[in-house]
Amino acid sequence: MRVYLAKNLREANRNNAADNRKILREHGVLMVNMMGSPGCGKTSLLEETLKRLSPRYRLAVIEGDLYTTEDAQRLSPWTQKIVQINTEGDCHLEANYIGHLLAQNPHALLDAEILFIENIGNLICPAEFDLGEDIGVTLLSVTEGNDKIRKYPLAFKETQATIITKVDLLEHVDFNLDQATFDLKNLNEQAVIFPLSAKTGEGVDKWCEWLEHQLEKKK
Ligand SMILES: Nc1nc2c(ncn2[C@@H]2O[C@H](COP(=O)(O)OP(=O)(O)O)[C@@H](O)[C@H]2O)c(=O)[nH]1
Ligand SMILES: [Mg+2]
Repeated sequence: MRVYLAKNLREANRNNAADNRKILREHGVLMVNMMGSPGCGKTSLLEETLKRLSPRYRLAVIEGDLYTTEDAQRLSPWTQKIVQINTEGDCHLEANYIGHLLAQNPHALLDAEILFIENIGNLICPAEFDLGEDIGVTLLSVTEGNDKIRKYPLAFKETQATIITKVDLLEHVDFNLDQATFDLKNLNEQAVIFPLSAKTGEGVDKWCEWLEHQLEKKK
């Protein structure tokens, strides 16, 4: 009988993530890993982000999904550089998947200035796997409730930015932005918080400006 320890597999993931980071640095690509529950608004925000940034930057996307290519199709008006990965049930992406995609699609992915990853819709597992990204982003929609930051702390703790999505619905739900900011800062003092709505566009420019600033810092 062979016994594998999860911590050793995580160690392998860390090494693969470091390899990805090195390749991305060599090519000057800023990789942004977007995480959050199914339906929290990842693809909608990516649509709005690509719409704003694609006239000025070379953008690419790795679109993670269990089975479909629907999200990739939604993003296709804004960039042709989209690589779909279907995990066929796996609940997160791992660094070796990304390493493989970078090696197989260098023209699409390594020629980009910003490479976005839409991770599998899940607020738990993706946060456990560093992909080699420069920036981790956790999205939480106001319809999910304030308690989720406290109940699923890892994603919020491990990522540099938290995006509170669907703020156009604030008046209809019991979500308190001040409480969310307080809980987030408790977990991660450095985290930047962006309340926004992909539907009305409120707050989206601010998020895009921050991304541009991150890109300048990396150059
Ligand atoms: N009211 C409102 N609905 C939104 C917003 N962003 C996304 N949605 C809706 O939420 C649902 C899920 O969005 P989607 O972007 O597919 O989420 P994903 O599963 O995280 O990629 C869709 O019906 C969107 O139209 C928003 O800012 N406001
Ligand atoms: Mg999506």
